[in-house]
Amino acid sequence: MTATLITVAPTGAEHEKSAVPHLPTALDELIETATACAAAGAAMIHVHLRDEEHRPTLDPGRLGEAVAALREATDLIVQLSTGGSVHDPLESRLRVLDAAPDSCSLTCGTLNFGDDIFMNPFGFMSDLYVLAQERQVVPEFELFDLGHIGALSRLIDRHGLPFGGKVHVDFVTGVPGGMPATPAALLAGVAMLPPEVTSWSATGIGRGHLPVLATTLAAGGHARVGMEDNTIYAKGQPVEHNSELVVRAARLATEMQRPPMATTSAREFLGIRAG
Ligand code: KMH
Ligand code: ZN
Repeated sequence: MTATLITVAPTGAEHEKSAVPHLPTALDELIETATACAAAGAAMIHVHLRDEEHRPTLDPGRLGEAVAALREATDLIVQLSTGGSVHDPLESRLRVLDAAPDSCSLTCGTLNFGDDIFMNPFGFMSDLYVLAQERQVVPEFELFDLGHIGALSRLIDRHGLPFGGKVHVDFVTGVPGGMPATPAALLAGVAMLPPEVTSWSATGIGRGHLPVLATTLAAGGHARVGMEDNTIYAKGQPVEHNSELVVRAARLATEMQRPPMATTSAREFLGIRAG
């Protein structure tokens, strides 16, 4: 069995700093978090930025600064979110690639997202896919629902393989409007993956976090953890630092004889361009 690629998603776009004070929203908090999570076993970081008021932002200057600072402080694979927040315009989401990350998220379909709508029309996905190929950025395909798997196949059929020749997908389970965070739903998705997919990871939002993590490790997948998806460590115990979630995932993975994947191996595993 292969080692476990651990991705940390430390911030996201949904939680309010006022409600979750330990959420890393400033650049220095992000860098401190990234450094601790790398030491705990993470190989990739999925990044959403916030502005001075802790609101989600896709400001190109801030994105460039964050990519440079993360590269300076860690050897983590830097994945920028192109999902942003549900309020970000599609053009701003495409411009994320101007910051030249190693990887970018690419969500494979529109879905209800709580009371909002997370817009991912096929034309946008297609433009982002081709732009990532041109810029030599490796996409991670976010699958929030089983129908997104069909859209992924359409993208591959139309445009060929992504840059790097690998196809890595991430099941984001438990969004109200998407697939539930249950072992059954996750395993149904894994069984439907097309042959081009070379690796998959999963995360469970909220309560389904641990069942999804355990199922993922047992079924040969890779793990995404972090406060973007889960701010409660255990009943009555809020997460105080993202590294707590990485430490737990690394411990479980090691017990499962699938220890955390080193960053250098993860770069090759995902087809990330040499730095
Ligand atoms: N914040 C969500 C609307 C991604 O990062 O690409 C989208 C999201 C997915 O988190
Ligand atoms: Zn995200």
